Amino acid sequence: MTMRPYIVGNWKMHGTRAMLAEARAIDRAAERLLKVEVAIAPPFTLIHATRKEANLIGVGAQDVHAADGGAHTGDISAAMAKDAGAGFTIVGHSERRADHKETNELVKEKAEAAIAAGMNVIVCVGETEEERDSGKAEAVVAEQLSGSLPEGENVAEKITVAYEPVWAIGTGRTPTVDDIGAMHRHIREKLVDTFGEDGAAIRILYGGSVKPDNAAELLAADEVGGALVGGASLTAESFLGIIIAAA
Ligand code: G2H
Repeated sequence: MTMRPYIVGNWKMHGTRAMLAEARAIDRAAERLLKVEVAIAPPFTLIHATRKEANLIGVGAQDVHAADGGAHTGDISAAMAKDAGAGFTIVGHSERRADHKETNELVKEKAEAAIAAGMNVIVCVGETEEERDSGKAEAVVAEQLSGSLPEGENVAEKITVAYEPVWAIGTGRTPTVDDIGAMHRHIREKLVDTFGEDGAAIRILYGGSVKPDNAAELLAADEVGGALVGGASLTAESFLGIIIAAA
C-alpha cells in the first residue's frame, strides 16, 4: 500500500490568533484533498485554538521538553502539548539544534518522551553547506539518525523523518532532485538497518525552501513521502499550492 503524501506546515515563530483564518481555510480545502495528509505545527500559543478551528488536518508542536514536568521555566512537556491538542511534535529541527545547542542525545530523549506521552514525532536531520561541500553529508545524516532516533517497542510506526539540508532552509536554494533522491535512499537504508521491515514504512519528508512552484518536482524525488514546509505554509494560498502539487 502506498502511503498518502504527508505535507506538514511548520509555522516556526510566526502567528497570532489572526493566523487562525489560514488554518481554517487550509482545513476547509483539506476536505477536498483526501489524497494528501496535511498537518500544521503552529507555535505553542496557537495549538489549542488551531485544534479547535481545524477538524480535518493534523495539529502538532514544534518541540517538547524531554522531561515530564518540573522546574523548566519557559518549556512545555509532551503531555502538555498533547493536552493542548498536538498529536505529534517536530524534534531536532536544525534551528533548535543551532539556537539551543540541542544534541542528538537530547533530540532522542525528546522523541522518546513524546512517544511515551502518546504522540508521533517528526525527527529532523540535515547537513550544513560546509558538510555537503566537504563530502560529509551522508555521514553527518547517518550519525544524526543513529543518535536521534527513538528506541523502544513499536516506535517505528510513530516516526516520520524529515531531511532538511540546513543550507536550503529559508534560502530559496534546494538540492537537485538527484541529490534529494540519493540522500533519501541513504536515509531509507539506515531506517531499515535500525528498524528492520518497519523501517521501510517510515515516511521521509523533504524540507527546505519548498514552494508551490517547486513542490511537484521535489516531491517526485526518490523516497520522498512528503514535505516539511516553513515560509510557504504561512498563508493558506501558498500552502494549498503545495498540497495540490502533492495530490
Ligand atoms: C525548513 C523549512 C520548514 P522553509 O526549516 O521546516 O523551512 O520551508 O522556510 O525553508
